Amino acid sequence: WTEIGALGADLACRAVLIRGVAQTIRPVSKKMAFVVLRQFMSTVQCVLTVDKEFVSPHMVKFATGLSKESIVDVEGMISIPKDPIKGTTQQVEVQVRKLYCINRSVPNLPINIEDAARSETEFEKAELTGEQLVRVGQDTRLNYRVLDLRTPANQAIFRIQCHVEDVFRRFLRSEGFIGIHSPKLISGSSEGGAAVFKLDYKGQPACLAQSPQLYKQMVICGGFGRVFEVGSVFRAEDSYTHRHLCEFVGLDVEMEIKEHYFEVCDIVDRLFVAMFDDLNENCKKELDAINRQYPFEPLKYLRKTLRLNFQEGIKMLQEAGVEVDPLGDLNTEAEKKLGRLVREKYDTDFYILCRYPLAVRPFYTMPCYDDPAYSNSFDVFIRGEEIISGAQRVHLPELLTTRAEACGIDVKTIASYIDSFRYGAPPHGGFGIGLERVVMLFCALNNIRKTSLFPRDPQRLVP
Ligand code: ATP
Ligand code: AMO
Repeated sequence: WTEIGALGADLACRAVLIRGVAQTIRPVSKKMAFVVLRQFMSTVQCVLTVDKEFVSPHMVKFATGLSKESIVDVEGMISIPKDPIKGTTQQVEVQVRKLYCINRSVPNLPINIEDAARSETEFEKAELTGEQLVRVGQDTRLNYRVLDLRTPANQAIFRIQCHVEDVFRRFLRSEGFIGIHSPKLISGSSEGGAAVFKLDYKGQPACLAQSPQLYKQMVICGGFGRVFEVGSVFRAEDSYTHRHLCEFVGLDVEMEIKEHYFEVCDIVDRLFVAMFDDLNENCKKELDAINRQYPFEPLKYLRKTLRLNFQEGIKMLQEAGVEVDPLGDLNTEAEKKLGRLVREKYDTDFYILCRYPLAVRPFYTMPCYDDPAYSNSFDVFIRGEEIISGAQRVHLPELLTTRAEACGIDVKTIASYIDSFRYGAPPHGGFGIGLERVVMLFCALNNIRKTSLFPRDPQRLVP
């Protein structure tokens, strides 16, 4: 068996056996037909020409009767056409000797893959020439996700997602971090707020974990030093936005710190520079496939990630005429605006904003030693949108109790968490990354549903 993506001029005049999906079927005459087969992000043109030895008119008829998206095996010889082939990724043809249909798809597909793979530029061109092209809407794509996932851009998006997770694990392992799995069935909210999925745990009230927050800290109290987790995170978000899901993949990190929470920022810095370098170096084919359907500017990032203080960010926004509360959170618009200002001033799409006002951070965040109106915390942005929250944590049980009470949390519900800090707890900090957001923003995609295989949002639980 040869992969379609591996079919090239080096195999000219050689026999190959391939399996693919019939993307297009073009009858030319009773004696000739073309079938384009697709596998992953690659396509190749297969040619059936009636001859004495292998291909009968009956076989041509059989091939032209195939329904699109059927699974097909082809045995044939590789040939190099005189003119370049339009519309396939591979620049060789397969002269068919044998063709088998392994599994037939239904004749009327709810989504045509070629329509689903079109870029905005194709639609603009078609408008000028008067050509009628079919647009596939987001809901149709998600309703028939199995078909939608077959487009080259989608094949690429989830390969890149896998790569991001892979670099995350490899980098952290090389820095002495240990992978953990914390419970997802927990007794109460871990991030505060109402966005929790409640459930009945054998008669006890429980909920799905909003983050591994409390448990990753407890593992640090358990003496593990440096930990990470890749796992599902559940948020009962009410509103329908382009960047919130009700279930997403959290990439979480927690570590002891020796002197300053900037040690945590240093990990973010080196992890992401390594990740962006790796994606640019090793995912060229995938990035090209995404670019063909959703063109985007490559991400600009510095060798040493820019760190700005929240107060400096506020000042930049105010100087640009944006009204912001210096001790409040930034809304989505202000975050995006600051992203643009940072890009203009520092030539980067990726930066860390440090020292947030304490009032807008969760109860477990360490206040700044020099000014308790601020906190040892940070958010990280790509193209003006948040991908990470992180902070030094309160490791002193009395302060933790005071902070939880000040944030309106019933401390009885988190007693075992607070108690973990009574037996000698090291200073520590960490951060949480949203995997779908990293991929969405690295590729400048406009909706987080594009980077979730089967997105869960306030309106969607199937497929
Ligand atoms: P986190 O919840 O960890 O902070 P986030 O990206 O959801 O991550 P928030 O701090 O909750 O960010 O919110 C930042 C901004 O995003 C808010 O000020 C608000 O403008 C917008 N936002 C957050 N959640 C929602 C939502 N469910 N619907 C609409 N807008 C939202
Ligand atoms: P936070 O709530 O900011 O922090 O979440 C961390 C990161 O997760 C992503 N994220 C989301 N992605 C998709 N849909 C959502 N509804 C959603 N909500 C958040 C974002 C965000 O930056 N415990 C802290 C992290 C820490 O301090 O270690 C936490 O959960 O990319």
